[in-house]
Amino acid sequence: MYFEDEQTQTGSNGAMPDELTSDNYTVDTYISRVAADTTVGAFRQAFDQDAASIVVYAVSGEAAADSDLMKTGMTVSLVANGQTVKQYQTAVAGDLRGTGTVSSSSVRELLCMVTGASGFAPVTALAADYDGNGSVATTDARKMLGLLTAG
Ligand SMILES: [Ca+2]
Repeated sequence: MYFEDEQTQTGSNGAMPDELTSDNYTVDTYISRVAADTTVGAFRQAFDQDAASIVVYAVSGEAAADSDLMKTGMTVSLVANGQTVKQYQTAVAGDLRGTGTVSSSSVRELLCMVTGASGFAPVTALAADYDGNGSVATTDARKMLGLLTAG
């Protein structure tokens, strides 16, 4: 038996990934529980799949650089053999404004959500659940404020 001189780029087990998995994040239609101030580069390293197969797009549609911050509403593509296998939208905890950070305007937005003042996209509701207990409440706003005042 001999081996062909052939390189494969599909990872250690050779199987083509068809979805992303991570111990750090919740992955379904959305990738949520991403911490504020996480860079795109660090995000791409946090999956069981090869970072080279993970492409992050800004809300504008342009590919994001590794030095950019992960933001609520970004698109993440899993790419295999040059084909997009699956796409996800990202929700950064406490980032309701798409800035990648927890800010006082995010807290204000959250309070509008809690009081039912306006409708919000599902991805924004995921981002608003800052403590990850499954519901959006004033406690999330309080914890975000605690973070802001602790700095
Ligand atoms: Ca919550």
